[in-house]
Amino acid sequence: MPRDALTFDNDAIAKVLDEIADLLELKGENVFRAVTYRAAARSIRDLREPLAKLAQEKRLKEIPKVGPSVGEAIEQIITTGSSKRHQELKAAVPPGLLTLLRVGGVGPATARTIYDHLRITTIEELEEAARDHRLQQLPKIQAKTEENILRSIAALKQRTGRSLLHEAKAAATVMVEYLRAEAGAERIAIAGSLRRYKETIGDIDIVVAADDAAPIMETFVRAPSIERILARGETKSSVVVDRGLQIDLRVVPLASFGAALLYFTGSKEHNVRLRGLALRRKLLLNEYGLYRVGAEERGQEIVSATEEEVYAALGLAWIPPELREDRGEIDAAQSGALPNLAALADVRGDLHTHTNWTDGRDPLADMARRARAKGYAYLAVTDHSPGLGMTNGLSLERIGARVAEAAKLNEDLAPFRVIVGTEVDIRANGKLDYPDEVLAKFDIVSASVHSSFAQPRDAMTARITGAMRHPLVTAISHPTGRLLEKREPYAVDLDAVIDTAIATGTWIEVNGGPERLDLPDTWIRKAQDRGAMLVVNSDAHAIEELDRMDQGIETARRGWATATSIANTQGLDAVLAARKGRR
Ligand code: DGT
Ligand code: CA
Ligand code: CA
Ligand code: ZN
Repeated sequence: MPRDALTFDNDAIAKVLDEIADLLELKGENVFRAVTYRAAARSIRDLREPLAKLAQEKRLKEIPKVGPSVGEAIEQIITTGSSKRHQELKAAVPPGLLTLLRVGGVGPATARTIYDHLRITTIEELEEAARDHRLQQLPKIQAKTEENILRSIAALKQRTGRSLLHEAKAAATVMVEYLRAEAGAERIAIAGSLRRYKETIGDIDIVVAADDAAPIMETFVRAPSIERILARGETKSSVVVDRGLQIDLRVVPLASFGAALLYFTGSKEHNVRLRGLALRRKLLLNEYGLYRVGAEERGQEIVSATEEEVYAALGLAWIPPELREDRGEIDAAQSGALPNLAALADVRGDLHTHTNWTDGRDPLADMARRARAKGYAYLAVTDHSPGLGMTNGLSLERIGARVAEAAKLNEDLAPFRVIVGTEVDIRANGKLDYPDEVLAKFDIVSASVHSSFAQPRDAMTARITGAMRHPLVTAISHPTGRLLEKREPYAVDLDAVIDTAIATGTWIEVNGGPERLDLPDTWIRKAQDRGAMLVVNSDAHAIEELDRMDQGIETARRGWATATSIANTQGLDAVLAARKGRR
């Protein structure tokens, strides 16, 4: 792959175009210019081919919304690493103004007003001004905007600097592919928290086995996705790639690969327990191998080449990385009691998705075809209820049209089935957002909270468990409402939610949305242990987002979930029967 194709993927280029649009508006230029750049950015994010390839083949003109000036900017970014227009604009706009845009509720016009009147260029200054109610005295800024700004700043402070699982996965995959192609690294593996599919990732760890480390390191530090080199050593180097993500690479001898992979996969707590277990057998375990105590200096390892061998020498079955958190997995491996974890291949369908009829991007027919191509037996479309009006919820007439549309699709796609469902809002007072006679028209009803997150714990618990007790509700979606690195979960008694799920037969969702991964892993395990039924969904708003099922299943596996606890590993009849049994 050419160097730049890796440095500037479509998302990175779209980001620059969006920033050009922001800068144009900050500068006060004709808003239609900005609109052009934003439309192009959106259309680029939807492309299925790399821009670098399209540019090479002189096909940029074919991209919808990309005119000559945007095309020129794209070409400049691909060939020189930056766009002239972008650089000029950055020079013309006071530094700091772009920072203000990171605060939700502050668009370019608002940022401009705030800067012109108060000369504010940092988030701290902005917070102070909002606290002192100095913002609402400015033209076109209302008290509500000021509240929004304070809330968004609080959310920004939530960020711990850890990355979301899917971002880390994407960056790691690019690096692994690069090292395979350019350094011929064959025995290469992702380790660390990413291999354990933890919900957020501190840094990416990659382990390569090679008897000569030098050429691998050489290639690694020249990787096009790198922004900065933090440390460069003979067998270990660390770099920063886009979005500030750190990658640690270790090169180990072939004979140590198993021991090294085990060590760098962690978790640290898991490793500590393993080392203790080894010592009791007069063995020493480190990143180079498993040795008889006293023999490590002579380099006489017992086994080290594969993880399986190391675990076996310790009297353990191989432990899936998702379980390596010192939460009882070592005892389970000792006594042959490791769970038979659910796998992606067990999933028969997706029961929480959206279309362009509410806040999704793609039509139902496309979603259904993609689901069928994934090998699913069914797909439930669960567009929103009218709710807060925010997502263009479905009216009664449209529900009728949807049922007809699904029936038609089911003729074409049989035996694949489109199930017409809804994601119904649970209002602040606990009432569902559709009357019962409307709810009865759906075969799947997921209930969820999308508003009044600050309710007291008792009220929120009653609100959610009340909805779960409704005879027409099949599942409770994203039960904690958390948004990773953005919003804390709301206060809710999850033990009561689990009890209610068991008592009423309501499924508890594991939502695979990259910011959600909700229900969280430790609660998944409790729910399953006590006998609740889970449902793992993508919450896709576009065809490619159906792949978020991966992360849903990975999270379920971290919660020790087996296929038998997951409703959508069952066939269509069982899924529909679960619903009918409750009528
Ligand atoms: P992260 O990066 O914060 O998401 O979490 P990890 O688990 O990837 O942690 P990281 O990158 O610091 O180290 C990768 C693995 O290396 C870790 O899971 C276990 C191993 N490791 C690192 N430091 C130590 C240590 O001091 N003792 C032991 N036993 N293992 C360690
Ligand atoms: Ca790590
Ligand atoms: Ca690390
Ligand atoms: Zn949804």
